[in-house]
Amino acid sequence: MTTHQASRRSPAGEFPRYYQLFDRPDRLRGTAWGLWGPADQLGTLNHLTPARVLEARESILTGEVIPLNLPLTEFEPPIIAHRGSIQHTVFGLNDFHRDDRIDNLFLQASTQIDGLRHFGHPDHGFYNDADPNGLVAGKPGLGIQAVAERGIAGRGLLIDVGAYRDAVGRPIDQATNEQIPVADLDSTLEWQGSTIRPGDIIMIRTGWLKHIRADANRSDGALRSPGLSQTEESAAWLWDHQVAVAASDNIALEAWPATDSKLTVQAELSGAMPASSHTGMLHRILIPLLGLSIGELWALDELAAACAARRRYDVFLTAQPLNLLGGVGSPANAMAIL
Ligand code: UVW
Repeated sequence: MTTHQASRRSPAGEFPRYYQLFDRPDRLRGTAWGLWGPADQLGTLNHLTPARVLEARESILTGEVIPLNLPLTEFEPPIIAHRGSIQHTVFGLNDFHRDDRIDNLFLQASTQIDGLRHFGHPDHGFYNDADPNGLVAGKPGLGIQAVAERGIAGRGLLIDVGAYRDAVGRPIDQATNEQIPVADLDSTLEWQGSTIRPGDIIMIRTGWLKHIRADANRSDGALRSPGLSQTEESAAWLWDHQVAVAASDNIALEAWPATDSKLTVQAELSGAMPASSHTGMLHRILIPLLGLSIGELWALDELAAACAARRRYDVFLTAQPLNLLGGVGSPANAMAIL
């Protein structure tokens, strides 16, 4: 099935479908650039309209609150080597006072949101054609402060593809970078009896986080995690459902590392740019071309148990990143209200 066939079947109302992004006069093909204005810094967070936030209150049934954050120190040693360990110092100016300080805090080392600065596309650049020279500390372009100043709130929808695959006798192989096709997301929604709505903050639970937390060898340098397939079908599915944020319990939302990906870019194919760990990543479409903020390493197991028990997978969801001028990402500070 081609991307265009897949996306024509998706519910999208008046909003342009993924395939239509390839046919917008005066716009770079396949991008959402300009759709929310030439200076837009929020991308798909624009789907979180006040009307949709208000509607999301229908998802609160009991008032139970489930935080979705791992400890900042969850991964010791770090699972991504260059994101080192924090050093936390508590000190006092006198015997009856305490302050504290964190050094070496990598904002994407634990439960996180990746903002729109995180990835550019090697052939096309950063979201909304942002000047890469402005994507530095202390400057605002595509910084996480834009998200913090807006706040993230709305209908959250857990898509427990890990539980679905267990239930149908096809468990996800958590020790591999298995690519999960969007057909499995559709099947999971049907199995759960859930309907995805425009503006949803989706949370894809693969089960990998539970697996890795129990794995004593997790820092052996051969990190692998199952996740969304590196295909345009994945991008089309997220876009056409008008997802506001796509979060997951794995390391990169998509399968990691990307291997044999059809998304390898022209610059790498031509040799103009050396291959790297980012070669073939779906990130390069989702973040810079579509303006989609991504959540990773979200702690979804307790939420999954609660959703299964109440047989409803929609929640009221908030996530408030740090208000850091020019930040690339942030701890997610996410919580579900059931
Ligand atoms: C990886 O590249 C593994 O993830 P991130 O989006 O946190 O950089």
